[in-house]
Amino acid sequence: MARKNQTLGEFIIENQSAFPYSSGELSRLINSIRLAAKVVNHEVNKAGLVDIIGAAGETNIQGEEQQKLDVYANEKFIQTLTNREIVCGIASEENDEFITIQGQNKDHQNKYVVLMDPLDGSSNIDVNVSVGTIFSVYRRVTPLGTPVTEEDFLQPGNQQVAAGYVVYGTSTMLVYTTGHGVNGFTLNPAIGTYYLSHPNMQFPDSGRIYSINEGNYNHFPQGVKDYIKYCQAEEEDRPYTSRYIGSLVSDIHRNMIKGGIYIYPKSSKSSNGKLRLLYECNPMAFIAEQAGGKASDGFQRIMDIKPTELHQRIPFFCGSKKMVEKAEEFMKNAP
Ligand code: AHM
Ligand code: MG
Repeated sequence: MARKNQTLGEFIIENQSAFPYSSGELSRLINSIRLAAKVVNHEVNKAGLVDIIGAAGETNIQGEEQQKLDVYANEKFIQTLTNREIVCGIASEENDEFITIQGQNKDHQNKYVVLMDPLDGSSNIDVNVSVGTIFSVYRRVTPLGTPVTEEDFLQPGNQQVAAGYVVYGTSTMLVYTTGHGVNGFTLNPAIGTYYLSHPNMQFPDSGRIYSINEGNYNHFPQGVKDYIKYCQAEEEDRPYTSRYIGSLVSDIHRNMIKGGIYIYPKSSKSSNGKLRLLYECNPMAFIAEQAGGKASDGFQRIMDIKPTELHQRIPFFCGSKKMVEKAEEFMKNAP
């Protein structure tokens, strides 16, 4: 049972039996993410102080400039996960190809693959605004004893066994689910311990916040334009409040606590939107659904989409259930 002031370590041990496969491996995996997140947090907090921010001069597969902290976070998470005998493969938004981990005995006996966005919203680093880490965990589908293949990573989101995010904000929080609700832990930086601060997180059924980059309005599909006008109309409890940080983790985190919807639609400039199905949308969708919210591409459930490629993008509507349903209604009825 969750109780306030429980440390994340205690929570993991006490809830181990509720995990779908209770051999302890998933607990160890969450533990290593917790550890890597602490290391990354330490570095992120120093971003304004030392010469670590700024472009590292490399370009990732999406053609975006990488900043040093992205590279750092990517390396730390990969290192921490690789050094433990749990994970057989890692796919990261920052790497073109997935990584195969054969394990100490080189016999490919580890069961889980991790997919992650090590530092999301990195354009916010230079201006001291919150960024986050997003992760998603699946059991491999290819036989133990063989190297992982792309098939292990291209599973629909409904096969996730765990997902979570870390938000490096005014406080650093780790929020995750193993399919039994969503719990949030806040880091006490003085002693390096996460405490259960947000047990059983729930999206309010409806809310009054809409989060979308309205600068792209002219390029949005008609259904999204109509929904935005609906949010702005002076009727019932509207107009809603517009809040957009441009950092997916922070925008979703706020909306989960206060009630709201996040939308990154397709546009005439980008036919599938911007966000990645595997590293961003699926884990956020799992968390949203576990918290009583909803996630769709505007028409269908995100977690039922069968991925076709590692860096696939998808339109994303996520948040309070009634708000997502309303937005879907506008999408369906748009001319
Ligand atoms: P990133 O993975 O390159 O950081 O991009 C993802 C981020 C999200 O966190 C955020 O919601 C979105 O991009 C903002 O994009 P835009 O500036 O187009 O609104
Ligand atoms: Mg990202």
